[in-house]
Amino acid sequence: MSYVDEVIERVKRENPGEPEFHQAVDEVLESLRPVVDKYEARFRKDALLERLVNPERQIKFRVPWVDDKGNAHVNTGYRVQFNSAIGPYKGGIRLHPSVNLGIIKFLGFEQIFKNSLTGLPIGGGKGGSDFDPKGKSDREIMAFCQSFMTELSRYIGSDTDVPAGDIGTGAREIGYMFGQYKRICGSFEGVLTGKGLQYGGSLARTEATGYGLLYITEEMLKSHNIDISGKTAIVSGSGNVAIYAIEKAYQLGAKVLTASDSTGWVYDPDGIDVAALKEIKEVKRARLTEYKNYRPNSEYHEGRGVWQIKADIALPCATQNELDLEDAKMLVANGTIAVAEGANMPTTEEATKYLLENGVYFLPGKAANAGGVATSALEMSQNSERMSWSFEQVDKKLQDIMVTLFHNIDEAAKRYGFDGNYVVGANIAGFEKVASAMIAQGIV
Ligand code: NDP
Ligand code: 2IT
Repeated sequence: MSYVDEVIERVKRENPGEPEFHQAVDEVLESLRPVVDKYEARFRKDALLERLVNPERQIKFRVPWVDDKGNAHVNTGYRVQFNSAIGPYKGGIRLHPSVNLGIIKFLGFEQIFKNSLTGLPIGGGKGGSDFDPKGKSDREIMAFCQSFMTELSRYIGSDTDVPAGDIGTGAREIGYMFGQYKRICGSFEGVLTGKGLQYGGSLARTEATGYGLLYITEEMLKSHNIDISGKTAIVSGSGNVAIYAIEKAYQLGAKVLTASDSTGWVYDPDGIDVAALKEIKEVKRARLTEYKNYRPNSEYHEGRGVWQIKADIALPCATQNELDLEDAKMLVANGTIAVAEGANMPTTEEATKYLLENGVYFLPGKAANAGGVATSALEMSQNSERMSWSFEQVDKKLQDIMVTLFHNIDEAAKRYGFDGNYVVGANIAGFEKVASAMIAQGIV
């Protein structure tokens, strides 16, 4: 059996009931076959792949908190510190009822390669809880965040592990967590990113994931002599990533026709109104059903369905496995040119394969959404030098990072004979730096 197959089998055997983690490992290791074949003896001797797929540490803890009626609740908190070969663990905190250890491991594993691709010194980690922020009061959110950080504070620090936002964790939650960390540890440090601008946050971090997604999509299309201006796009999600992806799409001259949340989706033939979306989601924290009040010409549909709308570009920006084979078939039938993943692993393995086989340009999340964590690393730099940079400075660095990232994955794919396959290119380019750092640091 090949080394790659052996490790994939072992991961499945040793991590039962974690399908998303299996999926992420499978996709990465499948892409690495040509590299592993070339260096098999060395990698086997160092147990490199076994070390790569085993988190350095995984922490699971109780999070008790009290609701507004005085009733106590218990959620489970996680932090998976996956790989610190190239820098302190870095990755977001997801608060969603679907969170379990396997989800956090898949996200932490992806984060290793994504963070490597940014070119910045950050290792891979992820955390979260099965807490559901929906319908909770501000005080309940604070109670949860403080309890979560009371335990997490033992394991993180500005040079060891620096969490940030993800699904369900935005500026409000990061603020409450930062306050509790400072209170417990007595240290005002860059221990979290995505902080408020008044206390060490970076300008353009809020926008970074969505903007970065469009910068890399534009660069990828340009490399195929396609201008993004004048193109139509369909977007899923209506959270942090989706909102700023839509905003930047307009700035680059494209028109976005859809947005969605976990209950339904909207089709706006005149183009999604970003200001309305921000008010509904960022200010009112309401459902997308409200969108029709702002845009009477739009349609609201329950359930999922954005991928049936004909458009040039598809940008899944909600959650994992939200674009399946049937959706991929619709996209191909509708003549979609490109799919770029704003979310982490939103496209199933079968759908990805189908899109690639049918000539759709496909940018995987670990490359396409790396602008968020890259800008988090820029926030860490600003915190270390106790300075803050202007929006233009940060945005320019973000653009440069995304353009360089695209050319690095393009080059890696070509080097191994997979011209235009950015899945293979991203996995190989992300892996190369981490692997050589792990080898240089010995068996740890
Ligand atoms: P938000 O919580 O801001 O928004 C998430 C959006 O996706 C909401 O519209 C939400 O709908 C929808 N959604 C979440 N879970 C589901 C689900 N199970 N089914 C259907 N819809 C769902 O999160 P972000 O925008 O920050 O994150 C979106 C994706 O991008 C995630 O995959 C995340 O890991 C990834 N990502 C985020 C980065 C960041 O900087 N924030 C960086 C890189 C990647 P509803 O409001 O109804 O729950
Ligand atoms: O998936 C991701 O890259 C994030 N949620 C952002 C992580 C970060 O540390 O900014």
